[in-house]
Amino acid sequence: MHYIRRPSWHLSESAATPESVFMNRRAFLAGAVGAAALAAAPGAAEARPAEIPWTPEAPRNPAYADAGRPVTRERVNAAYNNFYEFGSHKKIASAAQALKSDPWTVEIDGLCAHPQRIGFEDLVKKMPVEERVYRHRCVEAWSMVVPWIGFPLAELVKLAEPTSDAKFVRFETAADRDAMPGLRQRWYPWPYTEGVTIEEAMNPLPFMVTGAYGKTLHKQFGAPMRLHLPWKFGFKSLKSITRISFTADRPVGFWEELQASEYGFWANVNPEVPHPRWSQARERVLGTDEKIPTQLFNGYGEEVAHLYKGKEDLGRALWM
Ligand SMILES: Nc1nc2c(c(=O)[nH]1)N[C@H]1C(S)=C(S)[C@@H](COP(=O)(O)O)O[C@H]1N2
Ligand SMILES: [Mo]
Repeated sequence: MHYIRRPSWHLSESAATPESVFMNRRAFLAGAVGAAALAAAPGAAEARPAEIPWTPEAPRNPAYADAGRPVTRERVNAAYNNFYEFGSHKKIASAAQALKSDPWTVEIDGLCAHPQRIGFEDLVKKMPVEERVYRHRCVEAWSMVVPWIGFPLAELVKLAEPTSDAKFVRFETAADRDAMPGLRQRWYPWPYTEGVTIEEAMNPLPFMVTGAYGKTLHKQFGAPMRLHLPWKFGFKSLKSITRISFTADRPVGFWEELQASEYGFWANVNPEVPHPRWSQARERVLGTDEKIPTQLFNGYGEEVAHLYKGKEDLGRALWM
């Protein structure tokens, strides 16, 4: 499934003995050259493993071709991650390689006409896969720009056909005690869950991510499938999704359960509403020394501001 099996960033600096550097480089080059040769050769379509629609051919959606800022370098982004299942710090990339992401089954359940257990690859085959370059703003005041591959969440919602009683979509991350050492930290409310309203889920922006940087999703990014809600703080965009449920009641997410006064349900990005412990006015751009102003709705207001008309009485809660 991964045509580059050993990404070059995988080895930590201390592990990079001359031999392993050589082996690693060789594996990387073999992967890169192999992929290039396949793409260039006549009959490449036959030579490629058939029907892997989330591989690099995914067409870039012109509406999201340019995020207005440079794409964050892959090696930077792939070495700085939030994935608490693998540890409550940023260097979880090597621990995350223990995640068993293939085969993968997703449970779609709750208030919908077509509840189902579906294999990840079968699900993706039914979906219009494309590439979108999105800005991501973490609540910790850093940001990145990523060329994701995936499909609109709205298409998955249509597949499930929620009933009129369904008002929310709840997502759940895998909780594998053997692979995920973070689960031993029992004070966290595992499994990691998050939720959005049906209206938010049907908006064109929410993206079910199955790849990034022209590849299948690195494990530390939340393989094989994670969510990205680019106008909300990053903690809403949960990883390695195993269950999607349609509910009448508002789901309470992992961070809200842990600390509702700091991490709420809506979590829309707003530079003017500070986190209780720090300002949200600016953001550190991952991989640079820059600090830039944060934008309302992370710059996606044109697409999503209408979702919150009439909800102004929620006040501060809309923004945290
Ligand atoms: N399951 C799960 N999903 C998660 C998290 C997590 O700890 N566990 N962290 C979130 C946070 S706070 C952020 S900022 C993004 C980070 O995504 P990245 O590591 O791909 O940059 O993932 C989000 N999704
Ligand atoms: Mo985050």
